[in-house]
Parts: sequence; structure tokens; C-alpha cells
Amino acid sequence: MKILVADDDSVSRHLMQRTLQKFGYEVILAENGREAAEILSRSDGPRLALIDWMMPELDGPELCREVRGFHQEGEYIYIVLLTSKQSSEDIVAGLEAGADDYITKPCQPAELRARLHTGCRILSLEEKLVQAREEMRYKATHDALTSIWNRAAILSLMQSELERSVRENKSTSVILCDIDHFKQVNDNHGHLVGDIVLQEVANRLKSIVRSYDAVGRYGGEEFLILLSHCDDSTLEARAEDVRAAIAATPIVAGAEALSISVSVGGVSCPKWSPELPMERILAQADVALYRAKSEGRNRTAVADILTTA
Ligand code: GH3
Ligand code: MG
Ligand code: MG
Repeated sequence: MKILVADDDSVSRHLMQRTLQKFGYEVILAENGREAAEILSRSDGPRLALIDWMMPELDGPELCREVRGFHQEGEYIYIVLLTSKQSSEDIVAGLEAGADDYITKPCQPAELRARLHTGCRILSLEEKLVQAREEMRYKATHDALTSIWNRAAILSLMQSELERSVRENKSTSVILCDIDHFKQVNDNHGHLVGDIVLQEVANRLKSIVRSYDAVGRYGGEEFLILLSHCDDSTLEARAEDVRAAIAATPIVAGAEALSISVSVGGVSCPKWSPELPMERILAQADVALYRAKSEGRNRTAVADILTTA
């Protein structure tokens, strides 16, 4: 575990370094509050800090306030203030500035060790909480079978993308893509094979789009693709890329190699405004998709440009 020791007094700094190294910490030293703040602001900086109260530039409480300010979103930093101040008001002021604990000088090694252990315990609890929150966030926004965006997430991304396209004065295009005769895949090969096909189609779609495009599972075997900064002059080619990515090579599921195809419907919105609800855009893409289906499947259709003007 890394620990920052900030102390302007070189003798105490190095004594503390030796003690903490004996405890097994990897010690990083700072000579003043400003240097300490800079080290703690690094993304790979230490998350445990032992800070002297009295320091030039930024003192301990000022440093605490600064760290709490810039670290509201990032990983938590556990701060122990090192102080010769014993008065209750001083201690309250230090804790209110954002310190988690304090220890009075001269400190007993056993007490120091125990208090830092407490800090490590809190940090490890916090790490588990953050991890659990991230897992929940992932599950709430991703489809469990294919790991692409789920319906709610891709629709919310679509709204944000449209709003961004207005600010940037760019077009956004939307593609709906539906697997052809997918029911037969299930009927003839079983649901598990059907699931493998869905996963592989999702993987291929993800790999065909650019990093700033988004792919989501819109329904059972239907996918929604958002193409940012894509106007109607390139939409047709992009839709064709999507179609070809699926039809080009069979999908291998267990012992079988299945020829799978998708039908693709696209629409582009060059000048989106809030008067054009997402539902209308999706309905228009759906009309195009329906046309691709009725014209024989494994093909693409692009709807007329959608504007409110
Ligand atoms: P079309 O070419 O007209 O799109 O025909 P289709 O058979 O693909 O369309 P239909 O809507 O009749 O059937 C879709 C099938 O997709 C029915 C449903 O059981 C299956 N399906 C939906 N979600 C899943 C899933 O998560 N796993 C599997 N294996 N099948 C699914
Ligand atoms: Mg289908
Ligand atoms: Mg369908």
C-alpha cells in the first residue's frame, strides 16, 4: 500500500519514512502542502496520506479541503493529520476540513500502525462499494446475453446523441437491423444455438462500427445502431457494411456453421430538433426495415431524410 507523508521538517519526514517502511508501506514524500496536493491529485497517487498539520504553502487542514474538493468523483483518499495540537477546537477544525483521523506528536509506533490499519480497512470497504456500484451500473445498462447496450441504455444514448448533433450542427443516422428468419434458427437448432447466433451478430456489429458509434439490443433479435456524424450520403454504405458483416461468413455454433443474414433499415436526421421525437425516427427506420424484409431480406433500405422543417 502506498502512503504519502507530507512534512516540511526533513528529520521527522525521514524518521516517519523509515517507520512506515518497516510496517510494509511504500512511502512517497512531500516537503510541503502544495507538493502533497499535486501528488494526491495524480490518478495513480497514494490513497492513504499522513499529513503534518503545520506546513508552509498549504497547511494540513487547507490541504484536506483541497483534496476533498478535487476528489469528489475520484477514489477516496484517507487522510490522517499529524499534529502537536491537542485542543478540542483544533481537532474539530481538522476533522471538519476533511481529515478522517488525527494522531498527536510524538506518536507511538503501535498507535500509528493501528490507525493506519483502520484507514486501509476503510479504503478496502470503499473499493468494494465502488466495485459493486460499477457492476450494478453495468448490469443496468447492458444486455445480459450479448453484453451490448440494452434497450433503455441505447435509447437514452440516442437522445443524447441527437442533442449533441444539434450543438455540433451535424447529422445523426440510425440503423435498425433484424435477423432474418431467426425463429427457424431456434426451431431447427434449438434456443442455445439461437443465443450463440445473437451473441455473434452483436460482436460483429460492435466490431463493424466506429468507436464513437453505439450498438444496442433493441428487441429479441433486433439491434439499434447509432451512427454519430453520419449523414444520408454515407448512410447507405454504412448500412451495407452492416448487412455484409453478418452475411459474409457463416456463424459457427457448436458443430454447425449457419448462414445468417440481417435486414437493415436506416434513416438520417440532418437537423434534429426536439419537435422530432425519437419515436418518429425509430418508426421511420422501422418502415425502411420492413421494406428491406418485404423486398426479400438480406438487404438494406434507407428512409427519406427526417427533418422537422
Ligand atoms: P423475420 O425474417 O421476419 O424477422 O423472421 P424472424 O423469424 O426473425 O422473426 P420473428 O419475429 O417471427 O421471430 C423472432 C424470434 O426471435 C422469436 C423469438 O423466440 C426469438 N428470440 C427473441 N429473443 C431471443 C433470445 O434471447 N434467444 C433466442 N434464442 N431467441 C430469441
Ligand atoms: Mg427477425
Ligand atoms: Mg424481429
